[in-house]
Amino acid sequence: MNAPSAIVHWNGIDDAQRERLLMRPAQEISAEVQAGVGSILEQVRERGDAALRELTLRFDGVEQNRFAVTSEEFAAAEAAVPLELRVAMIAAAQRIEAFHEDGMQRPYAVETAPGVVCERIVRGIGRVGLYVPAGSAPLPSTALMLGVPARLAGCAEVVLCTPPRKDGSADPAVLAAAKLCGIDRVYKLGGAQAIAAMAFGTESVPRCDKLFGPGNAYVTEAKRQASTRADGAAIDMPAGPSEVLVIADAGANPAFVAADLLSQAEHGPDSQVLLISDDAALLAATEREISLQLAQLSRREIAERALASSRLVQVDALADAFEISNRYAPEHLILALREPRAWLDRVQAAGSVFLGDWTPEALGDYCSGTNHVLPTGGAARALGGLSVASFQTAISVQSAQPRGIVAIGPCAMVMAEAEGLGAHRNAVALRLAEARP
Ligand code: HSO
Ligand code: ZN
Repeated sequence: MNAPSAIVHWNGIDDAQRERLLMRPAQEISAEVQAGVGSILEQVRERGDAALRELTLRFDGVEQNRFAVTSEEFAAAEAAVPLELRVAMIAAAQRIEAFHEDGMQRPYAVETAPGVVCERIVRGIGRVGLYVPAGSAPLPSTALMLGVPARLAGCAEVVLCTPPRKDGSADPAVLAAAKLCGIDRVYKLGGAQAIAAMAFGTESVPRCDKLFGPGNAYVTEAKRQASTRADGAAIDMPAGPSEVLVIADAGANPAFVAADLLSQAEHGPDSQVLLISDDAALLAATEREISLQLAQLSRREIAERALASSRLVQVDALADAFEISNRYAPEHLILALREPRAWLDRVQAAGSVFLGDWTPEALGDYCSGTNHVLPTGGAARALGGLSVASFQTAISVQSAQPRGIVAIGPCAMVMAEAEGLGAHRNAVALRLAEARP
């Protein structure tokens, strides 16, 4: 590893040092970014398309009269995508669909008392806005991860924004992936202005109820600000810089482990990768492998910068590794262990778990079927990754028959009395008097 983060012995440091060791690389949003994003939101809210045109020229260097992708553009994009990629995207979409289908919220009904039925009915959120980044690499896989569950949820309208390239076109693979999910309202807009457009609506972009997808610091901050405004939109989760934590034992393959760490490090300089093992030889061998593989990578410089804030940690026992992992709550957790499933019960907080030597994170990123939009920054302590349920709302329904009010009315009256809410008590008492024979 370039400027290797020396191997740290967990059991030899105090709690303050441990706290520091598990700190994420600076994630604080600067006041400048906050104010910049706030002003972009305001401009788009007040001046709509005109502001979008100015901001797209300023930030993407592109002059655009219309943002919507036309059917001719879709056709050209689909023709430009190599057949091999198209086939792979179709296969990935099918597996994502197969897995997500089982995770839908489903309606149910329970008779909670004689004559009282409580139900939950489920609806797809009316209009959802998806953001597919294209920063240092366009991510058509993200279009699938957002588009497939949105379609399964039955959302009436799905809108997608992705940044324009220098020539004013959108990435063809992103467009092809959108089409695969049945999405044809795509706008060539990026950054905070894309989020603002979907949150408030403009002449050309419809206003959305909820916004989804990962993005850079500006996009993430724009989503946060939009979600706090009454005239804004709900959001999925804070999906910030990528993270992976690997727990490996003496039997793990150092080349596999190094490759997994690097695959996350190459996402961005602010990605963070951690390796924890109870075996000194495995740690040292993986460190060597990282430098060997790093030299061959096309995104070596990005990965190198991320590695500067990576951690190699030695523990006395694997149980300690799980304690560390639960405390950190990684977006991705790889268990490069001989009996990974036996350890799964110990996992309390993680976005997505990969069991054993043959399950690299890259499979989950693309095509095993799980979603790759996951909670980062420790949010996995209280949040799960994206699922069809994220695109649904559940509405509760209840109905009581006369014998139902006889059965549970007195219960409500006692509680209303205790809370001093006489009108509540009356609403039940009037009916009870008539319902009782
Ligand atoms: N690992 C990323 C997702 C991704 N990887 C997209 C490749 N393409 C989420 O943390
Ligand atoms: Zn990835």
